[in-house]
Amino acid sequence: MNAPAMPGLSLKAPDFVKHPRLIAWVADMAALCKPAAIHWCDGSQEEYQSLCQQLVDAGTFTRLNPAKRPNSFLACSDPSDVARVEDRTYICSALKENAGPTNNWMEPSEMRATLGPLFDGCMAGRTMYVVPFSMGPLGSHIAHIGIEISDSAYVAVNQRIMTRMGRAVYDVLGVDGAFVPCMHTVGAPLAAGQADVKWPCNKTKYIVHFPETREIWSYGSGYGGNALLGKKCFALRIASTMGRADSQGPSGSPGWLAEHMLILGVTNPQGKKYHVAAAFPSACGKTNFSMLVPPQGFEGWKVTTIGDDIAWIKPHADGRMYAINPEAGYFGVAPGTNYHTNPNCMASLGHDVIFTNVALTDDGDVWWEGMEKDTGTTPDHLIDWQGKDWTPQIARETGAKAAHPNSRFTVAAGNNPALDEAWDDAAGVPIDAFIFGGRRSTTVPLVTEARNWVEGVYMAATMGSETTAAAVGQQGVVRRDPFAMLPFTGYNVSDYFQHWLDMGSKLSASGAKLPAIYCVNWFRKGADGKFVWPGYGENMRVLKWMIDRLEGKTKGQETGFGISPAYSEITWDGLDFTPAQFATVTSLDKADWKQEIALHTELFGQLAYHLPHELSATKAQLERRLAA
Ligand code: SAT
Ligand code: MN
Repeated sequence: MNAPAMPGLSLKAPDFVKHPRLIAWVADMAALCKPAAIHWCDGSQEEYQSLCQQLVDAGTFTRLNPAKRPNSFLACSDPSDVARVEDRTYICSALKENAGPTNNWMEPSEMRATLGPLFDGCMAGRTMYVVPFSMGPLGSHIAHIGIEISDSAYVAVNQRIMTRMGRAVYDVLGVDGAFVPCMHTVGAPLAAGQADVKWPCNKTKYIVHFPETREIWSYGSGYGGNALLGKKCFALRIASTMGRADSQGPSGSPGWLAEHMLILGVTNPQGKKYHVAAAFPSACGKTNFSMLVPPQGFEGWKVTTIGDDIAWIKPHADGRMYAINPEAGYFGVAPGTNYHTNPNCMASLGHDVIFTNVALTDDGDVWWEGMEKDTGTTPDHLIDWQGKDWTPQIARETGAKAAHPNSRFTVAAGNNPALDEAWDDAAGVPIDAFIFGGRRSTTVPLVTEARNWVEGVYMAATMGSETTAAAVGQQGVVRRDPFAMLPFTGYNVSDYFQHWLDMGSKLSASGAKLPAIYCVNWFRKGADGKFVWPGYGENMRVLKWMIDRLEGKTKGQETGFGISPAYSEITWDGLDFTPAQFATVTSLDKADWKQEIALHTELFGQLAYHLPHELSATKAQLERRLAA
């Protein structure tokens, strides 16, 4: 790059940065983006406090009442910038077929030519933050480092919570360690003397990944996964390509997996502990499941959180798959969270939280839809997420939500009372079972075990889900969401299926016992349109059945789809759930499944390029069984 550096801009890196290539990259990016200043983040508490104060002064943050919510803030975004923008998200591999039919693609040099003018001068009048972060425990063999350059202080403070961010990262990097460069701008340069807005962003948005060179370039949004580039961009899209690339080298390594999964530990009353990784689409209750409180009837059982959104999973020399949580905090959905649905989460949110797009109470605290279930009342008056007066009457008349449906909290894992003691263990935890769940009001039963790895991969590959507010677009339509990874696979999704199959066959060839695979659906509805399964803590009953299966204590019964529990195999102590209700959430309807299989066929048609033949063969078997 040869754009002129800004006159008067100091490019000198602090002493704790000793990596010439990194320093040169920052200088290049400064020459391109032309910020007014550069701030090299050290991750200290003082730095965090001072950036938060700066955000308060700028009007981006409102400091919450310290007596109610110490050291916590509310940010309200521009109404045009409230969720991930999947239609603006690109995988720019050299070949289109390597991005596959489920990703937007542009030829890399064409994309660079598009981004160049957008980034040129994009940080004028702003500070450029250099944010060093580790995805995964610092120095873990499973972890990887990223450096995010951003002109958003909101991004810098969120990254301090969501990742291991700060000076220690530079110590791990040394003078020539590998890092993923993550460029981010809100795309709102300021002319001399121009006043800033509370939430700068740009109507034009690009969330771009170059998998071959392992780069991320994000333009125009300050929100969530669009801007906190360690999360979906790095930990899923880039990391998924890295995990597969490792399986393609000469080493014979099976590679590894980057998955949209929570990780939890479950300990039985005898003290035996299992680890489960579970994939659900965004905003389908992963955080709730990862912090589950066992219900009445499960005294002595304990569930602990390793992660709530993303898992990196690597086979170990002992043949088992070990998972780490690459993140260090939770960026969870606020609405619906309360002491009934997730008491551990509520307990996590008492202090040191950044809230985004929830409502502000008259006494300087936060509120969102669902909290009325705890207090029995709805506040008489709030300031909604768009800064407008909100009352229950306004809500009745206009349908206005006080909190945006995709409003979020950002909180450190350390705040979680159910945090697993091994959550930060560099070795990870051994996975006993994978769970895949979509949001389906019909068709898919409460829980089904795959008879083998290939069948499990089939279940995950054909998963469908009703869409949620986590992404911009129509809500509630069923779309296929393979592995809950549709918007997050950094390469051709059929090659991704193959990677899962290959990993299974390599590990079992070496004598390893593979994790069991389960397909679940908490969201079946009855004729009245209401959810039948109570969900939340009651999901423990399903989890226990899975553990009973792992221990060989229950047989289950073969259905056309796989193995499912008999009513008598579920522990019902403390819950009134009749066999008829159970039948409603577990039945396989022939007509529904005929339609469902037709949709699998359609999906496989779209994914025909490189689609593993095992999956078509499994579909043929399934069709035969369901027709029998
Ligand atoms: O990608 S976000 O971090 O904004 C949230 C999600 O979709 O899970
Ligand atoms: Mn997610």
